[in-house]
Amino acid sequence: MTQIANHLPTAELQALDAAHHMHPFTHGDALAEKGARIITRARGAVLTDSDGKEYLDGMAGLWCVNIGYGRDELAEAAARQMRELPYYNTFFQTSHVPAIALAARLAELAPEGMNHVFFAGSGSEANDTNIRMVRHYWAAMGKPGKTVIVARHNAYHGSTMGGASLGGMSAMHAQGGLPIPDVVHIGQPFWYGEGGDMDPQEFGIMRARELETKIDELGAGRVAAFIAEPIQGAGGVIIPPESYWPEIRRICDERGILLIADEVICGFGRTGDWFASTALGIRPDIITIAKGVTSGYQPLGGSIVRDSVARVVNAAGEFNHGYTYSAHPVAAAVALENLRIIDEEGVLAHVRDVAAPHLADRWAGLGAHPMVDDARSYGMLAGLQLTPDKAARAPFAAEAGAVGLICRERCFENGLVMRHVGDRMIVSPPLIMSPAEIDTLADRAWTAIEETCSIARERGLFSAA
Ligand code: PXG
Repeated sequence: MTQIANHLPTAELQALDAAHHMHPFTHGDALAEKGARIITRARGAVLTDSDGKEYLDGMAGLWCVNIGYGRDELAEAAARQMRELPYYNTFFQTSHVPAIALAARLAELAPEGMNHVFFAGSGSEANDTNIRMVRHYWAAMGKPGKTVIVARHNAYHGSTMGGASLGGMSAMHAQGGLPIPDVVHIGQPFWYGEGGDMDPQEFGIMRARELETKIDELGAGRVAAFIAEPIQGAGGVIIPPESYWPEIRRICDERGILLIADEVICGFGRTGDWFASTALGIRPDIITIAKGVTSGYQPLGGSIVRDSVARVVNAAGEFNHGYTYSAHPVAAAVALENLRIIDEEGVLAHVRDVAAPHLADRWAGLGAHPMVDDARSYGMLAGLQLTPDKAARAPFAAEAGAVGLICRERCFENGLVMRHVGDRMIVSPPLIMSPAEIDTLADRAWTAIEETCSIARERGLFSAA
């Protein structure tokens, strides 16, 4: 087999990795000097590295391993499909059984009136599809001037030219000449960081009305769509005030623009529903999916499209768009098996009745730490803010993210994967976590925060900016 055995010494694996492998979102030289952490296997919610150390995976990989690691059923589904039909495309008036079955199943699960799916290989690709589809839709409606897509600062919608343009990450825009034309950004509903003395609900309304102002400034005849994550993930698990989404929906309806809910993270049980749009009352025209649709066992993304939009697109001649791996049969077969498991094993009920309430309780407990504020969760998404001064909601007198990075490293040392975004700490655990594992997660997080606090004091970082 052309495979490097797991028992190759870690240092040798690290040297090969440094010599040949360019990592995403990574400073290559800095990593080469340090050596990558190499994960060799995983079961349930626990990862094992090449030295045999175990970590509780608070991130479900990269927000995706919803049913946990090591499910043989998904391996079997992939193997079965590879033997039957490992690849075929869905171009040239052709289809195949896994694509048909998955599209039909997603139509069943999706909110009312959303019965059409365009498949991609990832969330980024799906959002690129969305840009092209909404512009094509409006052109077909006789409004070719409606091309602008409004998105939000600090959003994450992927890393392709289109996805990164929709995203509001300034560090990404700074590389490669982004955003592409006709993508504009408005403020995010991040009350803790940006709400000042305003009431959170008023702040939610104010941020939603930035959409109205932007549309009116550009003219509704120019605006195609608004895209947003129901709850921002990579931006720091930002849960919007309840006032936000209903106001956004009103504005989209009144101004006649499409609403794209990017549920790449929120979908498939993460919030306790199949889609967060349902609980938050978003009523999207397009839903972006990826990640949890296969629990990350295979790369698959897509756009679930409202019937009224799909009808126009389907009638408008050829949509000159698609990917070699659109509806890849192996990925689709794995997705179907993953959705079966979520359904038949009651994963949504587990999230709603057991895991999410327990996480909410234990996570809120972290808020008792003197360096922790805004410790909140929604479903199996949780974020907290590290701060030297809770009353003032102040940042540290250090480069943003310096303390967060220390905390992330302390988490790894303590056997927990927890990510940092600036000085926010975030988790998105596998949905199948037991209460005992959630206890372990919270206990290790507390220990790591304690250690971070001591280190920050020692290094003189524990003062407000
Ligand atoms: N939309 C959202 C909301 C996402 O979170 C994408 C689109 C892009 O999906 P693909 O499959 O193209 O990666 C994502 C991906 C992080 C991190 O550091 C988050 C993502 C990807 C990589 C890193 O939190 N989310």
